[in-house]
Amino acid sequence: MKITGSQAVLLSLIEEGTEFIFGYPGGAIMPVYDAMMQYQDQIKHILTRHEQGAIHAAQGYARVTGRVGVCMATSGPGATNLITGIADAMIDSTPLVCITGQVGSPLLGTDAFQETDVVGISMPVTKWNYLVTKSEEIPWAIAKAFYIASTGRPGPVLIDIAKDAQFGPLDFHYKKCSYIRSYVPKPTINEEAVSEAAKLINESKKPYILFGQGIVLGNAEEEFKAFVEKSGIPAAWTILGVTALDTNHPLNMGMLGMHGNYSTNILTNDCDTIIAVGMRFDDRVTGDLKRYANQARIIHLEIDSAEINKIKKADVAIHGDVKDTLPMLTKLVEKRDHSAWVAKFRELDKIEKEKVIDLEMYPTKEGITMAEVIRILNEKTKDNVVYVTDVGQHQMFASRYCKRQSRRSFITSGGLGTMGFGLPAAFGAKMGAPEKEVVLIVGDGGLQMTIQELGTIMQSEAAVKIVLLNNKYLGMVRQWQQLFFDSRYSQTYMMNPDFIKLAEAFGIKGKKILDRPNLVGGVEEMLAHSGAYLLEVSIEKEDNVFPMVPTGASVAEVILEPAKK
Ligand SMILES: Cc1ncc(C[n+]2csc(CCOP(=O)(O)OP(=O)(O)O)c2C)c(N)n1
Repeated sequence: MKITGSQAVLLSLIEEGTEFIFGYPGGAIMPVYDAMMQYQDQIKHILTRHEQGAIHAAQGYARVTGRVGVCMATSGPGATNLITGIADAMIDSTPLVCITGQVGSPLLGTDAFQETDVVGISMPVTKWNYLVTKSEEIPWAIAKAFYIASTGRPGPVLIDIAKDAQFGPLDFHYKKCSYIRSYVPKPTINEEAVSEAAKLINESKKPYILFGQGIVLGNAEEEFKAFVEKSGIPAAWTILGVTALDTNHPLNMGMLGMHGNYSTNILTNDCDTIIAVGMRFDDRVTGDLKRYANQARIIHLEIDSAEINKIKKADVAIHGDVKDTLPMLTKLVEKRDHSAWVAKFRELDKIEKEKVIDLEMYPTKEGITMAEVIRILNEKTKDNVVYVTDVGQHQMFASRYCKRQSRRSFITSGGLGTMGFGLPAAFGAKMGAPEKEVVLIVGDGGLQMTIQELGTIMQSEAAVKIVLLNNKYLGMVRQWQQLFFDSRYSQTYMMNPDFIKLAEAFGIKGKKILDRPNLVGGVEEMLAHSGAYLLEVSIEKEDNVFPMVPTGASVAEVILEPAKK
């Protein structure tokens, strides 16, 4: 029996097990929206308030579930509104299938109403994209899209479907894709490289593991823990690798990079071997590359061959899925106790605790700090919490201090640092994990970038808990102005609306906390509330995030406080 291309889009998504389509309708995608009526008991569409909201929600969903997030938009402005999220998903390796409507194929290239070459625009930020002009291509293209998005190093895929292909007839047969010539998502593992790596590790006196999101994406948390525990090697994480190892694990030394920990940065330039697992030596992690870990031999476990030798030359590269390569390496490494080396980290930790952490977590000054809000959140939430953040100072405080005990429980825009990511991503995470307490930590700047998504939260009754850390500044930029531009606060002060009234207008309960005595009660009230809630906390205006590896500095030059002038 013949069906239409639009029906085929939905049936293909259903075949792939899609629960939600986050999207926004418009002329060029209307046939698919019309067909949705027929399948609404099998697949649910969530109407966001902006296409950027739709894609960030799909990202939040994908990050919390490990499944492919799906979003949909119309041609032209609908499609271009997806681009920021696509770029974000590309750099943070998030599996997405984005479906856009396109003008009818006879009009392609004529500057038709709402025509944009979205395949051209999204080319550098998608893992694959494709313009469908014939309805028969739809099942094939969607099957291929899911396969590419979810295998190897995951990423976003875009399928642009001309309107006539949405109307056109086809015989529907769906076959999931499991092979594409010249695409090798699971490389063959070079066993010699594994033995060589094990030999290097066994000879090392001061080995150091740097781990990233590759472990989370590969569902290899258990295999990683086994490797860490047998080898006895201290390990530190990149911002996206954060949930790969329990925060409280005795060999978890903390966060790397610009606002990471003191010990983890300094000792990068003291170790003799780096075992980099599913991380890509981002410049926020390495600081000045010329002075980064030159004393160390580098072993790099990585699924994406393009990342190997891209930034830091590997002495031994193990190209493969860490789910497979880690157990092979664990088998060959000797059981060791590196406690003297670990103690070096702990000594430096004491300095950081005294000079930074205690003062932030238990402040004696009058104003509320971001860190103490997070401490209280940690104390009051149960183990089923998922933290989502926006971008800025609050993001760095959250990465440093949020406790993480379960898998996929910390979601943030890492590589692109996209302000406005937080609110829709938290919404998407709640849709993906309704049984979890999803807590968004957001700044006053970032919240206003996608604040319209309060409407989506209202309509879907998702119980997202929003913690707004309001310092009345674009805080992170203000911090840089203070430290590197002689405190010239150019365009970073913000006059803000009454956020509580705004939330109320969307039917969301809220409370503003102005001083410390009301803080614990405010957090408790928010968590006790069964629906969405906005807790606005007035934060000390000019607090800074430390430690910091200033731009251009080496990781060993990480500072604990502003340089004295
Ligand atoms: C879309 C986008 N625009 C600009 C920036 C640059 N930027 C990074 S952090 C920041 C300030 C964020 O301020 P706020 O949301 O209030 O959070 P805070 O730093 O105060 O915690 C800005 C403007 C960005 N990361 N993303």
